[in-house]
Amino acid sequence: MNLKLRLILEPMINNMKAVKFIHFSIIFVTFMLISITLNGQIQPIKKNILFLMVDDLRPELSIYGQNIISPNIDKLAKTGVTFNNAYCNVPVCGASRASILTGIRPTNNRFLRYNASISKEAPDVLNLVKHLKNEGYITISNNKITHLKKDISDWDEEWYPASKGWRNYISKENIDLETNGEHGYPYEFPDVEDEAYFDGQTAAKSIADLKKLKEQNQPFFLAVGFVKPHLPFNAPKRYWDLYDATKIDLPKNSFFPKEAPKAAQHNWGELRYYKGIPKKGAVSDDVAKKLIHGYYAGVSFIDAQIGKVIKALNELNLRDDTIIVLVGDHGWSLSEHGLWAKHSNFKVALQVPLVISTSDISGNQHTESITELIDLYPTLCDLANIEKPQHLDGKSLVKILNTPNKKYDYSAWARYQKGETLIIGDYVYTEWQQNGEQFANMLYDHSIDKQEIKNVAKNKQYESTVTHLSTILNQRIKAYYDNESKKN
Ligand SMILES: [Ca+2]
Repeated sequence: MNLKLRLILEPMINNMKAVKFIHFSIIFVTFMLISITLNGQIQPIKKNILFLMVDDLRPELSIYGQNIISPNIDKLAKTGVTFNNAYCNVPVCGASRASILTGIRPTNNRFLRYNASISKEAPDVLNLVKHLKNEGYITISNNKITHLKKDISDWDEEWYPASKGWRNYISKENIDLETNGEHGYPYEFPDVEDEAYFDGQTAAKSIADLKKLKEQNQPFFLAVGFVKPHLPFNAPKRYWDLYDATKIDLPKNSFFPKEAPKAAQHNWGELRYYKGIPKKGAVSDDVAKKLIHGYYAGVSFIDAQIGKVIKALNELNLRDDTIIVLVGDHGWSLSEHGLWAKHSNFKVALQVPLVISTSDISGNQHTESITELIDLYPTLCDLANIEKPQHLDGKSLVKILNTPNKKYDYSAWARYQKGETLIIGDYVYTEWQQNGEQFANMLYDHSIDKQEIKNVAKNKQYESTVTHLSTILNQRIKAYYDNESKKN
């Protein structure tokens, strides 16, 4: 309605002499119309949302005490709350993204794999994009937000960079290998501008969008999906050059815990695809360090793109009206537990970085409360001042944002294939189940073993703890599936 009013009044104003005064009046009236509905009720202003989703980003950032050069994310964290214990609900791209965007949990027959589909597996669920659109938001997806293209039909715009292949190789060596039917290397470091890669293009597109959105009279949901540090670890040379290769070490837990069950293993096929990686067995220490170097370069590359987008937001004076969320879709093993990639129930594959920044909260805060990615949907509803749909499985994190120093008694439940993981207090407990029967389990006590080196599930000292955690986990699973079957 306020847009119509402006269309009628603005030509009249242009013909009048007291332009400044009348413009002020129009701005005031428009503001009042946004704030007051026809029945006279005050409507809260709906904030914009800048949703920054980074593919395969584990908490490998300086805000988590890691030796990573990420000045722009550091700066963002100074204006928001950093979640020190945020977990995905399923450690694989498409499934995790489907769960985040629908606000419902993965189950043993939904959101299982990298190519999970919202439109096929949860077609009747009111997804976040549709909900925001119904609430008057302009919705834009730039590059990878859902794993499958056109999986959500509700975007006003779904944009992807022009591409000859998702691996986005630029170096002649990798392009020649792929052209000859071979596989490229899991990294490259050409001396090119940021815009040579998808993520530089995605930042540029998002900045152009912000300039257009600034002129619109609607709140926006701008979802920006960066694809590094996903394999292959391609990044412009200057981001590799930020790190001294001779100072990169392997983690202390780069071996499979001898007490852990076989069910916790996987063959990290995602990495083995690439040239120079053996089909079986471990990679050499030199290759491992090169891969870690590549991951770091990818993180710093992404950090620079995030910096550009937030700088544009600030320069357009949109920051106070915009909620910023920075999140990864799942964790990643950089040789921890002798594994690479996601696809496991170890904490390193489940934990994600999460920063939420909005002008309504105090910045430069960390919270230790345990949170899950299904919490994002209800949190964004609360922060945007819109209703939370009934179907949501997660909880709003607004209480945490308001009192980050208080440790709330929350827990997380994640799953991957047959493994169900409960993260509660200092414990990360996993059970593998077949037809409801447990066939393997593992427990890590983070009060003494943050790196998950020793599985203590069979340790006498932890017998009652395991019984207790198993009871909680299985009660939770049963309650959830009972409730699901009632819905169907
Ligand atoms: Ca991913």
